[in-house]
Amino acid sequence: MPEIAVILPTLNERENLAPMIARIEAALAGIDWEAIVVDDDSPDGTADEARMLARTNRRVSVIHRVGRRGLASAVIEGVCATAAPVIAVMDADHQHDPALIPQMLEKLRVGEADLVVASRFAEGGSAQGLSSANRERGSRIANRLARMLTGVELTDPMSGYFVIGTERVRALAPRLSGIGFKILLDILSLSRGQLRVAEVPMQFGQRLAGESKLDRAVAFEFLAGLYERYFGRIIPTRFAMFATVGGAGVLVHLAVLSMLYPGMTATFWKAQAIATFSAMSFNFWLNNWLTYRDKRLRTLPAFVRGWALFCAACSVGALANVGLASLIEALVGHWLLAAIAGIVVGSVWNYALSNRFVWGRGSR
Ligand SMILES: Nc1nc2c(ncn2[C@@H]2O[C@H](COP(=O)(O)OP(=O)(O)O)[C@@H](O)[C@H]2O)c(=O)[nH]1
Ligand SMILES: [Mg+2]
Repeated sequence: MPEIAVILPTLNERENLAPMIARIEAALAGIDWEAIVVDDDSPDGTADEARMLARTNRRVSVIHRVGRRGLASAVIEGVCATAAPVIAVMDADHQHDPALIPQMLEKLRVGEADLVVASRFAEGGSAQGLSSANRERGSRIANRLARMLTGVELTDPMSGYFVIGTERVRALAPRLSGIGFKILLDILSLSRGQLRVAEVPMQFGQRLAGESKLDRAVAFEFLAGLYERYFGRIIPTRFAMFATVGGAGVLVHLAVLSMLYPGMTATFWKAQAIATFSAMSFNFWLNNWLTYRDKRLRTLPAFVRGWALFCAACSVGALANVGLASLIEALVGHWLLAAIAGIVVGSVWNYALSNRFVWGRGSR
């Protein structure tokens, strides 16, 4: 049985994969290991490449997920698929050096730690591979907040490279959020104080081929994580973001309306229609960018299709909103209550529809 499973989440990493496996092979000589590629149906055929590698190397296997997306959930599935007692989670793009795995594994083996994190910011590490100074600053701020939240003294709690006992993650799996990419942070905050953690410094490299999928708006991701942790069970994080974006949409609507009416056109319905369309488009763009950043529609056809679907979903939502509000107003005679009920039903409807059809299964 393999002693360690290297979990490699991938999204369009075809060219990086073969050299990555070769590097792991070299780094883990003398250790019984396996590599599990968890690919989200990458258009570039990463899963085919992984299967090709698996044909000649029995240490390699692939989980090919269709219709699902997300780094954190990919990692969780990889972890649940192995019988190895220890896992290493790392990027497949060569930003993480697999040569660190043996020393990380050793710390676990001798009982020095339950979790070993490769840190860009530890003494001797470097974050030169971070694409901009802004990102580096963002990382540092998020890290400081993360330390406050988890109560763990780590220099790099947002690292994507760590080694941990498989069972520990599996035990937490039902409570891990699976949203975004902050899985290490999730593990740390859920097992608050119960994990002994150690760090090894890493030189964070440049990605070899392809492009980054995550702009890692780390500070934002962090706030989302905080929300998820404390309120996520009451009102789901995504819905909260969706609703906030909707609120911003109302402002856009009013701004556009006041620009057009009565200055540019005296026909109210025209101005209202244009304002509605502007607000819907703005909401689509912002939701695609923030709320569904892990499932972002990137290619032009996917983007345009999503936009059209979103507008269609919102139109139906608007009908439901106005219909219900009028009904309540007629029955109860309380306009504010009626308006609020309409808005709540309309936004839940919009959320449900676009969650399913715009950013859901088969949306790429
Ligand atoms: N399965 C899966 N892998 C992902 C997803 N997003 C990113 N990845 C992989 O996660 C790793 C880190 O992502 P990357 O784009 O390199 O982020 P960066 O290092 O912050 O630029 C890479 O191996 C990506 O291919 C996803 O939605 N699903
Ligand atoms: Mg990367």
